[in-house]
Amino acid sequence: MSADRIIAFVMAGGQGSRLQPLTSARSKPSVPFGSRYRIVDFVLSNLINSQIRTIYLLVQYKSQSLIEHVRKAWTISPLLQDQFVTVVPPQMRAGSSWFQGTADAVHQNINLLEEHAPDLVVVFGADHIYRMDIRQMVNFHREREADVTIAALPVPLEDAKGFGVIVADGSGRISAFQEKPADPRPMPNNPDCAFASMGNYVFDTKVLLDALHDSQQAGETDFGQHVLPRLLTSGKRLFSYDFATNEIPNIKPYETRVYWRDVGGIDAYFNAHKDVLGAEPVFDAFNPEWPIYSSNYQGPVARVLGGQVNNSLLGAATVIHDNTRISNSIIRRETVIEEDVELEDCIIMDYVRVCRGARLRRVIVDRHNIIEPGTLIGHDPDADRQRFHVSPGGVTVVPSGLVGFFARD
Ligand code: ADQ
Repeated sequence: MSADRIIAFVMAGGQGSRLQPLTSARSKPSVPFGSRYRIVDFVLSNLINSQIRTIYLLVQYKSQSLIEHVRKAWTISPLLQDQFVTVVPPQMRAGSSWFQGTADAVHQNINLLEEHAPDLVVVFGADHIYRMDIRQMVNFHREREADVTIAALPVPLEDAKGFGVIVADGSGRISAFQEKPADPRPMPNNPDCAFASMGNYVFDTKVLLDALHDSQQAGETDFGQHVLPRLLTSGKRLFSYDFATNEIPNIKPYETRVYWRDVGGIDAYFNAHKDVLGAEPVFDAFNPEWPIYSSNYQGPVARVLGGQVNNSLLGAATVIHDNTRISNSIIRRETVIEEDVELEDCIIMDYVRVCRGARLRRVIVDRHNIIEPGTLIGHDPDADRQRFHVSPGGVTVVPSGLVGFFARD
């Protein structure tokens, strides 16, 4: 374990506009994922499991749901007084505006850096599904004597416009960085891909303090757009930590490969759920050596009264009635699936009642909904578009509470 004193800022204030309508009432880090998690749980678990225990979660956009989740899932144990996740809303400490961007959010909390005086600061996004031993990235940073290290990995060229794109040499030293370029540069030895930033950074504290100061003076607010390019131009040592090749999945026997998914849009979000299904899931939340922590929900296990359930995950206190046919689906907690319901490739969130005879295919049903008896969703995209949101990839999303409000009593 590194002897460095480290504090973490988790950037959890983004709007997640491409995840609409799942983000109409909550920020992206608070969107449910898998059978029982929220997206934010992955980065927080990675930090805690990596022994980084001083964590400030910077929230902004529609943050009530996120704050409530963090209170329930991440409250301090009295036994672990040195371990805490503190939610920091914008407080206008450094001026009269809310967080104007990721760098501005950290700048507005610069007092925390001064109070803790850590050796290193990790600034991580809260938008991804992954397992990462951050100590490996910190060691890489130290070995290279880097000023800043950016976690990165190859992504298909057609997706790269949505990322910060890096050019680096064999040692990882970065020579160019462009935030969301219109024409992403292919990797020399992998021309179908670009080398994309994961939005996770390790900074030497002094380098970060100076950079935030300079950016603030220049009216700049964002790490990707402003701070990183400015540091590069000023000759600082920026390195890329290639997560795909450097990260050793040292959490065997449960983990044999590295996993990272951007779930920024509905289709990516939906497809990432396929990775948690199957006999040998590409991403298995089960790993006692590297648990993904989440809410401490105390309800009973799911109850299956009959029907046929194939390749699916069932959340706590969920009831599946007789004569149902459920395949390749994720059903979260306190949900009731009535008789004669057919679910194929669906994500049914918490507190949903799917009434008898409904047939759903490639549908995401957000929390607190009642799907009326006999409803067909996902079988006729034009009909679905009249009532719901349909993604470019043809996934229908029923927004939270749209069809009725259900809470199991
Ligand atoms: P984006 O994800 O598009 O790109 P951004 O919208 O700034 O960048 O979000 C980064 C993180 O900061 C997210 O976790 C988001 O929730 C949070 N955030 C955004 N605005 C915030 C604010 N005002 N206050 C607090 N938190 C905020 C970034 C990088 C790219 C990189 C991708 C990887 O800029 O270079 O490739 O992440 O997904």
